Amino acid sequence: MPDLILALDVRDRISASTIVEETSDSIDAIKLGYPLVLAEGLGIAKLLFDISELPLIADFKVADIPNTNRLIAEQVFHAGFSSIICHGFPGEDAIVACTEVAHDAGGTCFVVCEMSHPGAPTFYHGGVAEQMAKLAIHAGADGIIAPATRPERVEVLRAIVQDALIYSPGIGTQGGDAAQIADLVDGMIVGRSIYEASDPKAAAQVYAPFRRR
Ligand code: NUP
Repeated sequence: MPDLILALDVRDRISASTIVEETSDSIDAIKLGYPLVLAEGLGIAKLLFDISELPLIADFKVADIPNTNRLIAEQVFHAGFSSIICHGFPGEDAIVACTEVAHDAGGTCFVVCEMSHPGAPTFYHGGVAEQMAKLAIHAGADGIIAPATRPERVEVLRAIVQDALIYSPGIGTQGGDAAQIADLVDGMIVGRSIYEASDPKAAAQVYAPFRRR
């Protein structure tokens, strides 16, 4: 059964810390991205770690040349994150840059292989995601990001990455169903269905039957 990863895309530290306090017993990791980090700064990572002691995943979908990727990843791990998400399309050397920094810091690196939104198949089709998944594994990444909105695509990518980790966004608000995806992945990423709920703790506990214990 997978971990439950809270995608915390709120835009202020009061909301962020309140939701983390309420849900920390019901989740396994917290994913932070541009909305909260741009609003509050990278220091929000330490604040949330001190409250929850949960692993923090930096979803910056890093997509630059290897040198810039490396510089970004160094900042991420220095700030206290334990994982980073990068894009696959810049190629193997760019993935390797993130992976090397992650591993040097004792952390992990995930590569976006196919996105979850309706527009994603514009470019993610015709074997692109499959190629990225092979590249991610060859580059030494620890896992991939694959869409909970298309479980049949996750199955295809699972066959490629085998025992590597798959974290999957798109559950809840985007239409993905935890019951359909839980057996295929290692992490269920859920954002709005939890952080926009009137009772975030109860909303997180909805996923308890599908969550690793
Ligand atoms: O393909 C992706 N889809 C996706 O939704 C890759 C992602 N990293 N995400 C992120 O997952 C998105 O940026 C957001 O932080 C989270 C999903 O949030 P929600 O749709 O559950 O609110």
